Amino acid sequence: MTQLHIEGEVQSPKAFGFTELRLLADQIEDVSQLIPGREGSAVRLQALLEQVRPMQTATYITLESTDGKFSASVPLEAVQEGIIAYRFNDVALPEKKGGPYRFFIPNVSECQVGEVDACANVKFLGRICLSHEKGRDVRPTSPQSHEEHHQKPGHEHLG
Ligand SMILES: Nc1nc2c(c(=O)[nH]1)N[C@H]1C(S)=C(S)[C@@H](COP(=O)(O)O)O[C@H]1N2
Ligand SMILES: [Mo]
Repeated sequence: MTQLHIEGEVQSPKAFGFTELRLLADQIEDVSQLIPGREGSAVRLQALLEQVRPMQTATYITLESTDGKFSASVPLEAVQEGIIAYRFNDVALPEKKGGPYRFFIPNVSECQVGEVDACANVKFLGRICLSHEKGRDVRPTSPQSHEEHHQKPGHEHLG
């Protein structure tokens, strides 16, 4: 079963599966209450970070898809409120919703507005890496490359 790995500049790297996430405190039962239009249940990024314990040097968080094709790296400070959707009707979040693990930043601005934007809502999340320097970031940087990005199969804008 796919797991979500958290590593890099942390005291104790860990991998989380559905069961481990289900046991975390402070579950968000209905993501739509936090992010209109989005479905499922989630855990807070903070709950995961509490378990892996980031080092003081960790200032960036890199969110990478399981297939390694997509990656976004943003200041850790800016995604304190980040959540990971992983459950829908009490089973694993389906792939068509970006599952089994999908990152969401509440109240985030649209694509390409500043360093933290909706493009950093990484689907099929497989690895979270904390670091001092900014990590790999393949988010499209121009309106044109963004348009092309969403033209690829499976990357239609869903909202
Ligand atoms: N794994 C993965 N996650 C991704 C992308 C992607 O291509 N692959 N595209 C990003 C971009 S550019 C945007 S705008 C949002 C779109 O999410 P949505 O389709 O749920 O609206 O997903 C982000 N997460
Ligand atoms: Mo985007």
